[in-house]
Amino acid sequence: MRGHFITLEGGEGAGKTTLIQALAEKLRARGIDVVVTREPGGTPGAELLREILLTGSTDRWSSMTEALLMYAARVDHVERLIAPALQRGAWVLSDRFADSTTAYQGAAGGVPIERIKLLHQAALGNFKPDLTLILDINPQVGIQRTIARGEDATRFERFDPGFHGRLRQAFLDIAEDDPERCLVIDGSETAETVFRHAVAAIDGHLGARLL
Ligand code: T5A
Repeated sequence: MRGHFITLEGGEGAGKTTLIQALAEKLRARGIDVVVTREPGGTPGAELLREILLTGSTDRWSSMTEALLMYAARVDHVERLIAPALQRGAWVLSDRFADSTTAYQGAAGGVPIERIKLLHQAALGNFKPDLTLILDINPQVGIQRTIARGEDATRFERFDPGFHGRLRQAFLDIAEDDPERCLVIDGSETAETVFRHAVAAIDGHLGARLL
């Protein structure tokens, strides 16, 4: 029996990593085989690409080059980790996936969305998540959270405020275009409230009965 593929999306510091950990704990407590992963990354090869994508100056790569590198990492991730896990019946929770390329390199970075769709089709065909939870938050609040955590900013966190505003709108547009797959959750709520909404969404979309 194929497992389930759930992705978490949103701007910087929206709370994806916090939520994914809580969801994994909940699912494991129900005896479910859970794989937690992230993009860019998730396999040794894709983690190498993550390193060159997230470090360096903001103009290190053009948005199109970024999109190609993201998809190179994504194909490795799907082929070597996600697809085999789904085939053995595991639930895969991924911190970001293809919608991030549409939002970051496409809507915010300027690559035409049609080109990104073609790239996706060429790289992965119709492969997509069963459910995508989009954490929506004011970008200033999200970035403030990551700064408060005390880590160095990644290349993307250093982009200008206009970039992050376009990004937020892009994720909302993605959800509107694909309401069967995507659900928007208010990321400014407490972590407990965000978690409750996410569990309800998983129950509603996948019939999981976690509540
Ligand atoms: N990227 C990625 C692309 O450009 N294109 C692509 O195709 C892909 C796949 C990844 C970067 O790559 C870009 C996007 C990104 O810029 P990353 O370091 O993984 O880089 O960055 P993020 O995915 O944005 O991860 P962050 O860790 O910055 O944000 P999260 O995971 O959304 O937030 P989280 O959970 O770590 O929380 C941040 C802080 O807020 C607190 C947490 O404790 C933490 O301190 N927090 C809350 N505080 C209050 N209320 C809540 N509800 C909270 N939830 C969490």
